[in-house]
Amino acid sequence: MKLKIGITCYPTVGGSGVIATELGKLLAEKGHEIHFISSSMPFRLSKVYSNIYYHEVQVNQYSVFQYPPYDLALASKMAEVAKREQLDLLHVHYAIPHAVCAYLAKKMTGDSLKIVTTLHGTDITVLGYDPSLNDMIRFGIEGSDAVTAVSESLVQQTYDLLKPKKAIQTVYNFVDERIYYKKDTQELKAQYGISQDEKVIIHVSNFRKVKRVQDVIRSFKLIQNQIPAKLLLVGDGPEISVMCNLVQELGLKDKVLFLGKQDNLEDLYSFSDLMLLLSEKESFGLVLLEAMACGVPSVGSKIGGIPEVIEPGKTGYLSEVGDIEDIAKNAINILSDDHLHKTFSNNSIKRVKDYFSSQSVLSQYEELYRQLVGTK
Ligand code: GMT
Repeated sequence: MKLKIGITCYPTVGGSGVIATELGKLLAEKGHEIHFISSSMPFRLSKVYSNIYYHEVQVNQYSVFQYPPYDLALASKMAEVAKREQLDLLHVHYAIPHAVCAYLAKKMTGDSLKIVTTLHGTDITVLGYDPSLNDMIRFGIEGSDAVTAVSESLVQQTYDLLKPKKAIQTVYNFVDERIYYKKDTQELKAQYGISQDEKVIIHVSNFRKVKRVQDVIRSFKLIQNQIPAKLLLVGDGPEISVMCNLVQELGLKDKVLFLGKQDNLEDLYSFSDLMLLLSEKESFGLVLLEAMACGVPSVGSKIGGIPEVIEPGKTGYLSEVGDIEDIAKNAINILSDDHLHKTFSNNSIKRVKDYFSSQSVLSQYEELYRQLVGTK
């Protein structure tokens, strides 16, 4: 059964945009017709696919509007594309505004269009606490034909916070194993001026406050007291200059490399020895999975979906949020024991294959679509 599927995501925002785009590409490879509907071209959609289309949402600026009506423009574009291309369903990533816009588009096109909404986290764990938005988020969820969330933890948080009258199914995130695998990038390590005997610790994020990058830097300070090491900080965001100052203040300038935003993260993971993700909110932590697929063990915070990704004592360890001493102790444990490191590295690769493979996640979404649309 080949379907016509509209996909809407935030095209430039981290993991959710990556998952939406990679899913679209995998579905296209299976022969489905994919229509991305978003404000700009999703950033991973770098080459031409014969059955992937992109429809840009344009918001015209009229002086009568104080704020440009993006949400209405999106809903209207969804309805236009759904009608013209005879879409079977819209799969939207994020409840607001996307699920609500999809609901409007459904009503505008005569109700047969199905809506699948995937919750990624911030829509629930941050916006869900905003009393001016939580009824709207619940409305978006309840107005969808099927709702998925990227971890059990996020499903539970959504029920606890919003109490929607809707079944929410966990469908984990995935990585494309054709891209994320361990390569020999020792040459690149040397080009960064990192010597063979130095361990490499990596953190990748959008440097928002919730990522607690200060904990990464402070625990690195303790780690490098015991083990020769360098820290790669990858990404950019609101906290970046605060973090640059902290690195300076702690006397770590020569040991911390700020790499900014990078493509081809697999090349960096391939010469990294440990991933740190110490967020205070994290519904899944896609970067952990990417690193694991490249054989990198990890230390993460014991919150949100992270404990569903890291298997403590097998692929890495979990520490309480902000417990710098414990984080450093766990990191040193892994980095100072080559045998343990190798075991965790192999286990990480295996865990990704067993629980987060692209083909198994793709099948789960296809099955969900099939249940909604029926056999065509
Ligand atoms: O983490 C972010 O700030 C970006 C955000 C996004 O929209 O991509 O990430 C969320 O979705 C990712 C993909 O499902 C998850 O891996 C992240 O854990 C989640 N972020 C948060 O929950 C804070």
